[in-house]
Amino acid sequence: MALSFSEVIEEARQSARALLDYGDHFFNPTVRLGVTGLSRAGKTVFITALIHGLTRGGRFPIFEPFATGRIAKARLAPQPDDAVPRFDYENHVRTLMEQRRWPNSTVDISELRLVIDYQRKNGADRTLTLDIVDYPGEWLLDLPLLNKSYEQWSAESLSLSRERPRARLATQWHSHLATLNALEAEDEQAALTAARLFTEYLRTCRDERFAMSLLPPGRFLMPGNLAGSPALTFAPLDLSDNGAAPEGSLRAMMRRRYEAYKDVVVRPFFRDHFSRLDRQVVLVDALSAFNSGPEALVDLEAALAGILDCFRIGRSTLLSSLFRPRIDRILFAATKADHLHHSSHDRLEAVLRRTVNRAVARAENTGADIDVVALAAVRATREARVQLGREKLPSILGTPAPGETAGGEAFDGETEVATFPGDLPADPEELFMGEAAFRGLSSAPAEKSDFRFLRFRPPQLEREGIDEPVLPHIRLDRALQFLIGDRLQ
Ligand SMILES: Nc1nc2c(ncn2[C@@H]2O[C@H](COP(=O)(O)OP(=O)(O)OP(=O)(O)O)[C@@H](O)[C@H]2O)c(=O)[nH]1
Ligand SMILES: [Mg+2]
Repeated sequence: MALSFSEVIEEARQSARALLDYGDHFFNPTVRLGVTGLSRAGKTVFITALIHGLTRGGRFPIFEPFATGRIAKARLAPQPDDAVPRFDYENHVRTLMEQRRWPNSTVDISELRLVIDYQRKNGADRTLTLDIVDYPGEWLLDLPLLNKSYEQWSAESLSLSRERPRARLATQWHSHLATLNALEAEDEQAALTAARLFTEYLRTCRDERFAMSLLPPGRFLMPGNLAGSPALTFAPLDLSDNGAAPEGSLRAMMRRRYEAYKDVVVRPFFRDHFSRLDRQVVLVDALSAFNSGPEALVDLEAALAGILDCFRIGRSTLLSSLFRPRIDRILFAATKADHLHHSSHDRLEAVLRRTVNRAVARAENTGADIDVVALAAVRATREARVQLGREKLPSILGTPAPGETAGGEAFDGETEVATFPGDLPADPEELFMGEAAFRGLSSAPAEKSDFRFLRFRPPQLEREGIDEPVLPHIRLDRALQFLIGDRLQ
């Protein structure tokens, strides 16, 4: 394959960066851990809890080097990349622990460096640097665009938008689309309207009731400083052929802007961030998908397959092995498991495993170890058995966030209640089988859906002596063991 001049420059730049990283890692062993997940998946809470636990002595019995006392100290240090925002750890901890509120939504990439002093199993003292990079999962789902032409992307987006339940949400955009002629002269107003309606369609798909996951291009929903720029002002066209786009036509304009999106958004992300990661945790809010119903779960499955494809695509399409993604461990974690009674945790994990296994089978040869866990980075609930008629139901106790409602009752954010969110079926297949098997919010009102969870406030913490309280969690230690345990041997 012949390379264009800009691609050669790009390669040279990446090779130089890879060499620099390599030299750095040689003298100073470093793990670059990517933490990603679609918006609201639990990234910020996960990173905050992980750092708090490591630096303040959390309870991590399954994280071997920590539990056996080989980790002497973990401390924050200035991060390596000057152009990336710092992860606002201190503020997030304060919000969580003092105000009992969840941190605000974040939309950008951020980074934090943790230095871990530890003793090897053979007794030698060593240091491991852990760089944690938090980035939106939507950016990851953009990577497959690198290998797609405008025409391919257009056709795929359009056919997805004609499936249920998306078709219903896309009617406005579809009717505008029908008025466009791809071969007519380019028209800024038409492009603006198409992009606006297309974005609105994507936004409705993400709504709590539908909870769709597969919604590229990611920056349409989180534009940041690109809002209003031509690189975000395009949309799919209904193209019946693969023919040329005449100069000056609407089709040529859309195609040019799609390519610009790849150049200014997707490639830099790949080069500067994704290709430099060593380990990856993908946080998945599977419970929100259950909340909505089977279609959301099928969509989530497609998004996870897309994410795994990214790791594979990254490996196979780049030319030099120097700057291929070097990710050798990927953990898929279902977050917010504290919304379920522990008897359902295994089921949650089984659903995620089932969802990922299909994707793994498709994306053969990712070249990485893959594991699955159901966790809660911060456990907001306790468990109880509550008498209901003759039955004692396994329930969870927590303080619902102000404004949450259930059974016609609105909560004030102060009172603790016992709830029963619903059981997950023993056989994960049932969740995927359509409305007959499992009803969610997209097809039934809240009181009739099979699973409905409430948002709880972060837990009330008990102070033990003068020590700062630790944050309770579920299986955060198992995640740590998989992600960095082997680098602390
Ligand atoms: N109960 C419980 N809720 C959680 C947990 N982690 C996250 N949440 C909930 O999920 C919401 C989103 O969590 P964040 O950590 O902000 O998610 P994010 O992925 O950083 O979201 P964006 O920054 O918006 O992309 C929080 O506001 C909480 O309501 C958890 O461990 N337990
Ligand atoms: Mg966040």
